[in-house]
Amino acid sequence: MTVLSEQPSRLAPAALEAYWMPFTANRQFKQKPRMFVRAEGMYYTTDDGRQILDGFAGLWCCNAGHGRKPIVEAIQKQAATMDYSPAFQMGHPAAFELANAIVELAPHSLDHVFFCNSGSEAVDTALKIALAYQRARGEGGRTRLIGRERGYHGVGFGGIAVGGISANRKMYGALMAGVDHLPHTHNLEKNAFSKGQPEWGAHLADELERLVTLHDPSTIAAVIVEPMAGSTGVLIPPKGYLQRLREITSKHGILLIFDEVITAFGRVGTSFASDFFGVEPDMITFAKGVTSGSVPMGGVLVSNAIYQQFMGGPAGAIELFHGYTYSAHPLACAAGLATLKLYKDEGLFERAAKLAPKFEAAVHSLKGTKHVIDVRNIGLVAGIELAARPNAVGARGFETYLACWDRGVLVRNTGDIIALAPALIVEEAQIDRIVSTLKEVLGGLA
Ligand code: PXG
Ligand code: PLP
Repeated sequence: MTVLSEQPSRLAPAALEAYWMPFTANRQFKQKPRMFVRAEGMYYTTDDGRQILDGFAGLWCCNAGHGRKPIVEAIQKQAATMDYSPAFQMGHPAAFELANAIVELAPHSLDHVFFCNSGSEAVDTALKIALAYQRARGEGGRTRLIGRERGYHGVGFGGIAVGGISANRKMYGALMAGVDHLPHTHNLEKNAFSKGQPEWGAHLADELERLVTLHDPSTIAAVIVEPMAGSTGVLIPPKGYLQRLREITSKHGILLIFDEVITAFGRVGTSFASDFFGVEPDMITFAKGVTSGSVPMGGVLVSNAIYQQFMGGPAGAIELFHGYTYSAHPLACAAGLATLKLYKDEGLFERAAKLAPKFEAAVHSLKGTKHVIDVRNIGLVAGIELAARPNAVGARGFETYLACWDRGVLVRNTGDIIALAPALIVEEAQIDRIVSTLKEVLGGLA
């Protein structure tokens, strides 16, 4: 089959058919594709030779920017040295080194790492560890899991069950039994245009007490939340909210899992959002930024107490019947080690923290722009909420995304919320360009 049309990097329309694209309007896309062929620093190059300023770090993942030489070279070297090493009952040094490097960055009590290949796998891994841990300590009745409305925890069956985005759930039957949800914390009447953490809403964590009373603590294994909800459209935790979740879970012997797939590795200006908010969970899921998006990788950080609970049996017995063919894949580990070193060498987390006030001021200058009903931000993340067009929820957001694309800027829309999450190497002038492009686009939009 011929796949190339006259321009070497452009695919003929028929060549687009076989690939069923994820979370994409396939037919619409294939009519008018948006195709990247190169990436470097803050920019993508399209197949028609345009430069696109990346305001979203790919998909919240390329925190060090694109095509960074030390990462590229580490992957090349590893590929040429050892392509793959079996993950079960065998190891390779980079896996242990990367686990050590991650633990060094992590909150104090989280000192063991389980590796997988994505955020979705990280979430399902964490949920399975939570259930197995409760059983291992003689609390096998604790089988319930509690998530939150509007939560995104990937697309595995565990993740969509505890997740709270109805479009991601409704097609897939009964999901998992025994799951309940906290209310989300979004409230424009109380919190619109908050800078950083909103003042209102800590009491929403008390809903957990209600669920605990309803189900009885002896039935609940874990609570999982994103410390900052990203995918649903950037919801920043109200002041004191996460602290209360921690207090209530500790009081009742329930594990607290922070899903930091987006927030880990500098996104909010600290290694983990747990550091930023000053709350230590029992497990942290991560992915994306661990390799700056260069090779798929995810993982779960677990507390020493959890790990030790599994280590009581005979030393020759497998402690956890769980793992992936590609757990701690050599290319991912090499990429991860080079990425963490790059973050450190260039001080990128500190850079993000230092740039955050400037970023905040820039995005909040969108207050008053046509259609904008809220701006919220933390670290180098912002959500800009637009009024929905009557009878066409999401249309205005998608049109904004397309118009920014036409002007050479990549943003992300989830419905009518525009999300920004530039790489931590972003320059002030680039932030200004992203924001002024949005102003221009929104000003001209019906
Ligand atoms: N948990 C969280 C908190 C996430 O944000 C996942 C789990 C799943 O990770 P994987 O690697 O399986 O995709 C995510 C991923 C968006 C967007 O547009 C967000 C994600 C992925 C793709 C798009 O907001 N988050
Ligand atoms: N399906 C089959 C038939 C398999 O043999 C395996 C792994 O060996 C899997 C699924 C799981 O694949 P992975 O370990 O890459 O998640």
